[in-house]
Amino acid sequence: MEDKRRRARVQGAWAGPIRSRGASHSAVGSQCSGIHNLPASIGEPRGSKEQSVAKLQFVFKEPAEVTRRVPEPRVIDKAGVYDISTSAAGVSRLRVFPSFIVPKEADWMFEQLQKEIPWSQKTNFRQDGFYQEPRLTAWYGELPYTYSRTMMQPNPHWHPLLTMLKDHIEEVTGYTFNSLLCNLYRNDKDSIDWHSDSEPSLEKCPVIASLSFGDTRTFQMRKKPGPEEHGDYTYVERVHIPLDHGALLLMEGATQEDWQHRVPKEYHSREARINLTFRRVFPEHSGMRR
Ligand SMILES: O=C(O)CCC(=O)C(=O)O
Repeated sequence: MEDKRRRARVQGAWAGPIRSRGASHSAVGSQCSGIHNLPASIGEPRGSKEQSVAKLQFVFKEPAEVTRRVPEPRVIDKAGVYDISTSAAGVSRLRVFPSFIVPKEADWMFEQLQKEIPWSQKTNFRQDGFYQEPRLTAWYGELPYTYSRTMMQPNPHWHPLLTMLKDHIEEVTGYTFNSLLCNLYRNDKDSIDWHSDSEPSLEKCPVIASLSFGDTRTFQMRKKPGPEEHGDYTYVERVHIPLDHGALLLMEGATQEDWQHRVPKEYHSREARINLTFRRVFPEHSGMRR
């Protein structure tokens, strides 16, 4: 993809002095104290044979065409550890475990979770009013969770399968989690828009463990633009991760500080997908706004 932008640039330049008969303007200037260094043509005595005819010539140049490329997204579809950026905030690191749950077990878990999680559709608020989230959600944790200006009530009644999955993820990753946001994308029309998991209750540099079941959807990431871009995301780096049935994605370090993510709607039909995002919520901030 290429985006050509013609930019207003200086349309010329002052070329160096053209001199005749060896006259040197700088020698004149340096000997005459109190005489300011002026452009050659201004300081010369008129009519002298020995005068310098040094001149500055303005050379016209065509305006430069600046080409900026929209970078192709980096596709991450293999197991591994990926440091996707480094900034003052730190390293943004992803760990991808494509078959964290083997397909046969994942099939059974998907069925259980789809049937037994108390799914509901949440109403959120944004500048242009209230809207229904294009997906179903459920919250587990001793503390409430607030995002997009609405609160999910505490729900300490963990489904045994979710507790088992949390324990397994903690064992493998070495991190501990006390909360879980569950998302059910019913079909290709369901989605989650660009955001970072950066609510105050998660504190700085949260680690998020995201486990997927069901149809594959693309988890898209885009780097937050630098101040010189004035909020324009056109040229930022992007990462696409197809998250399959049973895949675990771990986001660590500065990932939430420096990147946003989303799961967009699809143009082709998709079956249901469940995503479980394990987090650590801190009590002193829970209930605060995003
Ligand atoms: O469904 C996903 O993979 C992402 C979910 C997500 O971004 C979130 O719950 O904050």
